[in-house]
Amino acid sequence: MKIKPLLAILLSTTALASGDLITGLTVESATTGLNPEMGPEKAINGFGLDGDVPSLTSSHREQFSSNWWSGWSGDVTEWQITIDLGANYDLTETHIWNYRENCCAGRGLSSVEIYVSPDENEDNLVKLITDGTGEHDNDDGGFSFPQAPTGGDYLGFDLDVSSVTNAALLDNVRLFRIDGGSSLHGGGQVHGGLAEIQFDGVPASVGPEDLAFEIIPLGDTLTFSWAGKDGRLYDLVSSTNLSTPPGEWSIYEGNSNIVGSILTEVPFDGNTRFFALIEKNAQ
Ligand SMILES: [Ca+2]
Repeated sequence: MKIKPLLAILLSTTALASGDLITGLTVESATTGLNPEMGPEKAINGFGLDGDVPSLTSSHREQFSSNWWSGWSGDVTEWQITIDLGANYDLTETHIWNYRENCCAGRGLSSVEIYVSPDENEDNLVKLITDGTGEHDNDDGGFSFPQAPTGGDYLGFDLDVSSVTNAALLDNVRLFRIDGGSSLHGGGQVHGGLAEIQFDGVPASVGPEDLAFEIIPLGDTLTFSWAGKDGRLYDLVSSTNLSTPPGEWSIYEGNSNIVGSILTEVPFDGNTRFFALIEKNAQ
């Protein structure tokens, strides 16, 4: 049986117009809240949004305990929240609701720095640098968050990252940190807080090595295995020659969406054949 050479080709996907709400956020680390009712999880678990579930589009209410807040004891002079997305994502939207309490919307964040990391190691966080032309840029290469309104609905805002000079970092994000900065409260250097932050994205693309595409012959059948990613589809294609690009090859198995996919006992005629795996956006 001749099955050579074996190819694992990852074709680039088309531009992504939008993704899905990223679920399963956890707090990697954060400045402790004023009290247990205002812990950092209140900024990521949807509490305060419609139905108290994560969303990108609903209003956030003014209940004090629906916010994360660092407190105002004076002991806390810097604060941060670092969120673990649970997997690597190409972020298409970061939606933020600033601190909201009917007495005190001024406790929200003002000037902040944002860092991202492609893995779970906080030592690998890299600062996003803005050039001052974005809607939410401050004049120091960071960001400035608008204050939440008191009364009425508050739908939050999409963070404008169009002016980020190292935007490629947003294509592969695992950790997302909002760091330090100032409070809107009295020119504040003593506390900060956030009502909610949610993300829209698609699973980050992977390289051919990470896909671990394998072809295992057994008798007159083949077994294919690869490490499929949630949110992506895969076409297994084949050709008897290399004269046409894999995108035009015949499909052995199309639109596989199995994570960690394995196809077994695919009949094989024993002739030389080339295989490729094409990764596609699931949408
Ligand atoms: Ca909340």
